Amino acid sequence: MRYWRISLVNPPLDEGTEKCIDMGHWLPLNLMSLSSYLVQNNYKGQIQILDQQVAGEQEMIRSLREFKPDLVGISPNMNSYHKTLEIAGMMKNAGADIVLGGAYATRLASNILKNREFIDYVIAHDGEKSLLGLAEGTGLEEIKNLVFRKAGIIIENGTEHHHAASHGEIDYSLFIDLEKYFENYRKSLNPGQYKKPVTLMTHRGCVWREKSGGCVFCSRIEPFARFDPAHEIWARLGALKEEHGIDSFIDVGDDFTGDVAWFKRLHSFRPSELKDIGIRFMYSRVNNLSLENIGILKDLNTTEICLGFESGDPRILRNSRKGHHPEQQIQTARNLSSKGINIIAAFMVGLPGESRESLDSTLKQASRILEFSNVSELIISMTTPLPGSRSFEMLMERDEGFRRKYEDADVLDIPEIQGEWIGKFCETDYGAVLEYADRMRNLSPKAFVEF
Ligand code: B12
Ligand code: SF4
Repeated sequence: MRYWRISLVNPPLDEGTEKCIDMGHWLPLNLMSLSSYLVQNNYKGQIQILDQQVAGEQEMIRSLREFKPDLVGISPNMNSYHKTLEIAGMMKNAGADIVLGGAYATRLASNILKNREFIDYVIAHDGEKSLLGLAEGTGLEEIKNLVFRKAGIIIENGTEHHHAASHGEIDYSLFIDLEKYFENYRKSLNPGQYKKPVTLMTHRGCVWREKSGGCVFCSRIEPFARFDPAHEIWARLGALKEEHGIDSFIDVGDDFTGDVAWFKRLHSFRPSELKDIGIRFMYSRVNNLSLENIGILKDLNTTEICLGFESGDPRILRNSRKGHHPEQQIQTARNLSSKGINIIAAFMVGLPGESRESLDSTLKQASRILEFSNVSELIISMTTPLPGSRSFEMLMERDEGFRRKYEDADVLDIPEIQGEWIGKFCETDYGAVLEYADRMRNLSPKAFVEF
């Protein structure tokens, strides 16, 4: 064995970044999936999970020091990379080795190892099998998805994806206190009719991305979509109901209705004793939400769907490779409304070709959408080209200075990237984009800006 004591960390947010309004009750499925896989595959060491949603920064640091890990695994995102570096540096000094994983680290793996001596490895893409290999002492060159240094040279071992979303079953009783998440859920902004939802993974990846290359701003790390078998999902839910008294689930996959055949199978496989289980929340796309499929969602007791509408302007939607038209947004909102399913309507500003006119269409579209009483939140985001997205590539291709700055960088200056993008790919300026984001926020107390 190479490592006997592993701490797995979802780090606190960086100073100055805004807390996402939904935070608090989403289970750390990334870390749970890793730890469950290790345990199920006879890893004999100790594991600890630390999640910022239920542990303050000081508490997290104290727990880390007390646990004395020999390997610390951290999962940064664009809003927690600075804290990741702080924790990594501190724990390296305390004698641990450091591995990063997740969306941010996957895209910037070699840059991270180039720039940060105190980080030993990055595991890109699926982490389960690779972390087990790393912990157990498999030769570094043999571990797929591992990026590491050898005599100062960065080695990328090549990528391997599991065929299904889940790598075995996630154990919800291990290393986390579910009650803390249920409690946060009860205190959350809009808990609705369910009391005990668990976060669940039924699929990973997006069918639209697989087929079309995806939305221009999408930086998801999944090259293809994979769905767990319907009977396994119901068995999983049955066990969670029995062991933890859950009444619903929150699905983290990118598009629940992306594979309609799978979606229908899931519905038809539902055992009668689980007819009361609800779907508290899911992500979906406008395209497959036909009346028939909305009827199925209703029968599955779905209460809320997050939909990326993005823009009210057909030209901008085309430029963004979104694959739908503003009229479909209205039709879908109407159909969901008729079935009493809530919508979280997500819009973006600063999309490719954005002008004052298109921003105006988006503002109007957002207020039309808000007329439907079932819109529970309106989220407005600024387009942020992240590594791995077509938009990031476009910036790299267009702007020599940008390319020089970012081709080896591991730290992203988000406001600067947003500004560069607007300057190069929008037909209006940063001020106008911010102004419209603000005007959209002022449409309703249910509207929030999340940059
Ligand atoms: C659920 C979710 C959330 C939840 C919280 C999740 C959590 N427990 O912390 C909520 C809603 C709170 C949330 C908030 C935010 N999120 Co979020 N979120 C997701 C979502 C939809 C699913 C993640 C998930 O659970 N997947 C299932 C697990 C099993 O897969 P996974 O995370 O990929 O993990 C696997 C591998 O990546 C790897 N791995 C992951 N971590 C690690 C760590 C180690 C050490 C190793 C070895 C491997 C490893 O192994 C895992 C098993 O195979 C993803 C989108 C997506 N489809 O991935 C976005 C995503 C991760 N979020 C993202 C962002 C930006 C945010 C916010 C910053 C948004 C905002 N502006 O506020 C906040 C920040 C929250 C925070 N404190 O850090 C981005 C990250 C992009 C980036 N490059 O940084 C994503 C990818 C969406 C996007 N925009 O593309 N999020
Ligand atoms: S942004 Fe969402 S809908 Fe678009 S390609 Fe990515 S995951 Fe799919």
